[in-house]
Amino acid sequence: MAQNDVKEEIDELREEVKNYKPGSCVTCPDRVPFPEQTFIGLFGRTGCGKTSLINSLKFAVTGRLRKAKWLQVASQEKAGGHTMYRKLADLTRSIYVIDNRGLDNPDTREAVIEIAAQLDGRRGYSEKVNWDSNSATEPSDPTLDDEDSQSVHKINCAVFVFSAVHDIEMNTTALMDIVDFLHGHQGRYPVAVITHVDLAERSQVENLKTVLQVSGISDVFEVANVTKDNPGLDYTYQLNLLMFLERCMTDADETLIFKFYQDREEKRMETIQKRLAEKERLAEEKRLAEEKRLAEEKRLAEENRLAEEKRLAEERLLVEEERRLAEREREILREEERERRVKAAFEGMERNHRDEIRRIMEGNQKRSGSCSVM
Ligand SMILES: Nc1nc2c(ncn2[C@@H]2O[C@H](COP(=O)(O)OP(=O)(O)OP(=O)(O)O)[C@@H](O)[C@H]2O)c(=O)[nH]1
Ligand SMILES: [Mg+2]
Repeated sequence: MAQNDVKEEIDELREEVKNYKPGSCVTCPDRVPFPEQTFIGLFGRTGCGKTSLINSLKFAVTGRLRKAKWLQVASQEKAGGHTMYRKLADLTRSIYVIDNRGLDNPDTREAVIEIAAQLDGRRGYSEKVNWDSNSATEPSDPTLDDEDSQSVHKINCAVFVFSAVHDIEMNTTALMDIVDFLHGHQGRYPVAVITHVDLAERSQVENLKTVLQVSGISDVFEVANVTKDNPGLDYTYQLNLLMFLERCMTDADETLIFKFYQDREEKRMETIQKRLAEKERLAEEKRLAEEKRLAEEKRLAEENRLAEEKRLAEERLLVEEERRLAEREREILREEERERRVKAAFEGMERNHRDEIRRIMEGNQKRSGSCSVM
């Protein structure tokens, strides 16, 4: 591309970047609540050029950068200039880049936990980034109010920074795992920037690009960062970085839309789960009520059976009593009858006896003449 064309394109893209507002790179049928600012998060090994990349981005966006405004980069001395804490740098009023501590030989699981915490806005800017301890697993604090949660930012676009001279031997399996995780989490594959292209052989850069592509990162941008020794940024790299920002802006917007629908889907699933749980609760309630009703029915039937048994027993007693009474009555009648017969017999006997005596007396009277009958 001719120098003039490059400049023209740089101007055009610079305007686009400066005018960018979250949501302006995409169209969506739904009302997505886009935030005021977009946050680009950098990830990469110690010394790969993350902080220098931010200086280069500032340069690319403004067309120049006074040295006094440079972020401090790592120097040759041990620990000098190494970024230990996450830092926020503004590129425009709407685009911010979050500088990070270098991530070396990461244990994939721990790194993924820390990356997730940063992506989700669960990491502040003053705490030391810890890539190898499980510090990211703490639960989010439900007591955080809106203001607290706004003081940290979610990352809308994740960027991997690789050095063409230092990132030669790469653990591609770990990288693939992280790329897959990012894709699932953000809905987008991460973007990559290769730094130090001024110090590397062309073949090194191409090899690195191939490795990245195989790992799932196809949007790769090259840059020779501004450094102490080389404070300028070639037009080619300015253009590359502006194109990189254009990619980030679209990615950030797409991620926000992805998150919007993901949230909506989560809420929908939550509602479905709640409805299902309520349905199950009602069914259980109904089952218990039915169980109670059947138990009550059984209890009543048992109660009735016992009452009936009691009633029959009482009836049997009554019948038995009546039978006993009737028997007693018959006995009395029999006794009365016997007594009556005995009495009649006695009376008959008495009468006969009296008649006999009278006859005897009458006989005696006839013989003596003055004896009277009693
Ligand atoms: N030649 C050249 N040097 C670079 C480039 N990018 C960074 N450097 C140098 O590499 C060293 C490390 O750069 P930094 O930007 O501090 O790297 P970093 O990733 O921020 O490092 P940490 O904060 O320690 O993780 C510095 O001396 C930079 O000047 C580049 O593209 N080309
Ligand atoms: Mg740094």
